[in-house]
Amino acid sequence: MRGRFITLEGGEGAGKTTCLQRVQARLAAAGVRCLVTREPGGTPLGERIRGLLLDPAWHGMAPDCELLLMFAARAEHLDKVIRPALARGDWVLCDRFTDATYAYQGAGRGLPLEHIATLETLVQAGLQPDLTLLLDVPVATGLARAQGRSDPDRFEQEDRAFQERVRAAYLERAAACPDRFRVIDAGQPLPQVCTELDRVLDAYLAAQSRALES
Ligand code: T5A
Repeated sequence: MRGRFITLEGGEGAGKTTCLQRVQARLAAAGVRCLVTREPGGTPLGERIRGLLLDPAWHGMAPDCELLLMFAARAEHLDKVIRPALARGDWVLCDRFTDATYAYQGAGRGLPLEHIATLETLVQAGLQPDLTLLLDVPVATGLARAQGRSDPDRFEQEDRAFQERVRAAYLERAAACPDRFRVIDAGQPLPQVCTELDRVLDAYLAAQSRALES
């Protein structure tokens, strides 16, 4: 059986990186062999593309160029890392995936969703995450957390209205696909976020075991 594909999503400063470690530990404790990766990036070539995408020096990059670079990195990532891992039966835990493209390039930049859908079909050929954990946080809270770091990247430099569109798009996608998404209130203090994450993961793991037994 192919492994499970889990993605973490959320706006700036939602706490994905922090929560990724928690999810990884929970899966490991359940005996799941899990590969942790991220987008854009996850391969040597993808990480080079990530450097271009996040570099504030490329402020004003054409939105179509940004979209194509996201999917170029994703094509390499799927080919070299994600599909081989899933085929081996490993689970893949990925920090962002195509929902981020719909949120940032679609809602944020205003690119037509059908263009994104065309590239999604081309690059993913039907592969979708099995479970997406959306860390939802009010924009002001997320930006305050992210601003604690030096040198904001090209996306962190976008204005409040951009970040609000991103958040709304994520919540819309979650509402449209309730079987795949679990929305976590990431505005809470970290211990509560972790408790909620554990509850969601335990329920998912239990459902997977039941599916295997039947
Ligand atoms: N992108 C990506 C697109 O535009 N399209 C795409 O298709 C894809 C895949 C890079 C950028 O690329 C864009 C979106 C992104 O802007 P990224 O590196 O995942 O992607 O971007 P960031 O959101 O910037 O990731 P960060 O690592 O910077 O933020 P996180 O992971 O959300 O936040 P984290 O865990 O680093 O936490 C930030 C701070 O908050 C604290 C942490 O300790 C840390 O200091 N914190 C909390 N504090 C209080 N309470 C909590 N609950 C907290 N949770 C975390």
